[in-house]
Amino acid sequence: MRRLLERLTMASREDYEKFFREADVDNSGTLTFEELLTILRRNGYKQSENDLKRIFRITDTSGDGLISLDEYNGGDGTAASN
Ligand SMILES: [Ca+2]
Repeated sequence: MRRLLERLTMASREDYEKFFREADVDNSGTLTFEELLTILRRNGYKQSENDLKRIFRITDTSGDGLISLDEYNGGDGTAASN
């Protein structure tokens, strides 16, 4: 996720977290796919919904259908730990 956002926003770590909190409109501390899609679209990200779903699933290392801040900061999935 982070690499995606890095390309998208060229942002610092603080900016990632700000982006996360901005996306997390209900302040649940986790992002749903819809929240992520909304913020990416708002920032002009044009990748297809199917591609974004795949990225979402890779980022959601716990598989609960929500992305926590830890998962969000965890990279692009290739470095997933147990
Ligand atoms: Ca999760």
